[in-house]
Amino acid sequence: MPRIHLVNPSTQSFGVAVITPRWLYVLAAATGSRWGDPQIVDETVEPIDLDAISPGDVVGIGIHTGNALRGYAIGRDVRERGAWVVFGGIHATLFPDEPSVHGAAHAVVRGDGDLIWSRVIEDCIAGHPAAVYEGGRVAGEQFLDARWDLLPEKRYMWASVQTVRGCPKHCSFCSVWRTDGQEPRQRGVDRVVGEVVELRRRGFRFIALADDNFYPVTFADLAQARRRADTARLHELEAMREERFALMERLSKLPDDLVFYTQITMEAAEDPEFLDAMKRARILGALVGVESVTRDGLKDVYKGFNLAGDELIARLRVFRRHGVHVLGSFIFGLNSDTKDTFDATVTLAEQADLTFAQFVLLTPFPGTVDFEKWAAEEQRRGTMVDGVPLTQHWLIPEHRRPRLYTPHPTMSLEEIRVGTQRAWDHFYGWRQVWARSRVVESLRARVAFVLISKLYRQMYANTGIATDSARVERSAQWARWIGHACRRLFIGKPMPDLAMPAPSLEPAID
Ligand code: B12
Ligand code: SF4
Repeated sequence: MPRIHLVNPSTQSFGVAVITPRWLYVLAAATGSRWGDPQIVDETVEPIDLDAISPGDVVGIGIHTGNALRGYAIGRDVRERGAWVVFGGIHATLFPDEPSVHGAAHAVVRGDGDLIWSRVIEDCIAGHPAAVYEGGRVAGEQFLDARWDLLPEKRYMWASVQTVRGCPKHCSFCSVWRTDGQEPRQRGVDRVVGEVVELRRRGFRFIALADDNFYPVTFADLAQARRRADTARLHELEAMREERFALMERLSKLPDDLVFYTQITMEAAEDPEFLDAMKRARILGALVGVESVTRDGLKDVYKGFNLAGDELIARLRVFRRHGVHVLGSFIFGLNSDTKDTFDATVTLAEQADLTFAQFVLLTPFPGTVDFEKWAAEEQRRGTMVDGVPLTQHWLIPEHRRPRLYTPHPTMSLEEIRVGTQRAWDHFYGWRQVWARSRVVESLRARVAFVLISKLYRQMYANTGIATDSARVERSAQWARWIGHACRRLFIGKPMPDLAMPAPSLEPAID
């Protein structure tokens, strides 16, 4: 009988990984039972074993822009072994023609794989797959629960559960609102809580909510619907908001050693009731896209709903006051950035009581407004690297790929790269991390905090920003070592008898 394989490509394997790539376990559920359990390969943990692929097997490869090139190499290798090759994921959705040219694909799935994957398998095994399948945007209630029973033991620190897909905003560097849509699709409370219960039964205490934006309805959205006397929309928004509270209320009834982390806009700080509900639900950390500390920078990225300067500091502090730790995400390389931006940003991150921070280089990801503008100009310039046009930067081998793409009006690209490295080095210096570790109480917890901060820095800073390959390899080694040391800190005692908490009879929100 042919077997089904699901592969998450990566050029770096760490032996352990921080977060489970959720798509692998959702597609495993979508595979159904007819072909047996799929073989799951996450190359961030260990590389694929090509000998496990036989002629007639079906191999599903999920790609985002950063790992598309590695995905294509795998596609070619497994096709050579006689397997059916199918690509999916955000990058394949944006460029459905590319996987057949570069990755030897038989088929590509655009959009969500939940409902369509089983048909793709059937078609491959019957010998006539279509070139492109439209998976569409599956409704919230149709999202499949992940097959956590297939999770390998002791490999991941955090599991990932999705509660909402889509985001109403339209930031210029982000493709989510275009691919996942601007209408949030929320999963039902029972489904989300059911998965969390299953994960806690298995010993997972740390769960990342793989959401685009956990606060999909703002006060401004409600006010706008009221102003327009759009009752239907108002009820829709209120129902969505109420469901968020109902979810958090149910999560708050789960064992108190659970910790959740999500992604949210800073608008959530307008609503202390929401933040308090997050705290009760133990959603203790959130990635907040701060992006820039200046008004001009926010204009550059179409993020006018964010604040700048002192107002920004005050707003970010609100999260911490309500018990939610912020991982602030900043972008460097914006047109309005100057040589002073790097230090000013780190200073602000410290003043705003951020527990973690990431400093990313402006990257024109396909599907974004930034990409369209940049690609049009870049096409005129016609830059090539190793025979690949820069407008297809993801096809350039990783070690040859530029770290920055957009020419800057006042700084050289090297100045931006060095400034960004300096920001990481400063924010994650031993003294600074030790001082921040005061957010937890026991010595053991402080040591864990330090290790996790260092792990985060090694995995996401040096391997992404450094141009020197020795530094990249040293960082990867460090990350492997810290990853193994840290993993134990995340594991809880399994609770096989944990029951689903009952829904409350009271409304979750007044
Ligand atoms: C959670 C998350 C993370 C987490 C966890 C990553 C992980 N290990 O899973 C963290 C915080 C670590 C992270 C990091 C990064 N992320 Co991220 N992340 C997300 C987020 C919010 C959700 C992903 C998720 O789990 N969704 C739930 C699953 C079920 O959905 P899915 O992956 O889309 O899969 C569905 C379909 O795409 C399809 N599908 C997927 N694969 C396949 C394969 C086959 C064969 C088929 C048939 C179908 C199929 O079916 C699935 C089920 O419907 C997405 C946003 C988004 N909407 O996708 C960004 C997103 C994927 N991330 C993005 C980026 C840029 C990054 C970083 C590069 C950020 C940075 N600068 O450091 C890093 C890269 C890390 C890495 N090397 O992988 C971008 C990618 C853009 C692009 N064009 O590639 C996204 C889209 C966000 C954005 N703002 O644009 N990320
Ligand atoms: S960056 Fe965040 S807030 Fe902006 S569109 Fe993307 S998901 Fe939404």
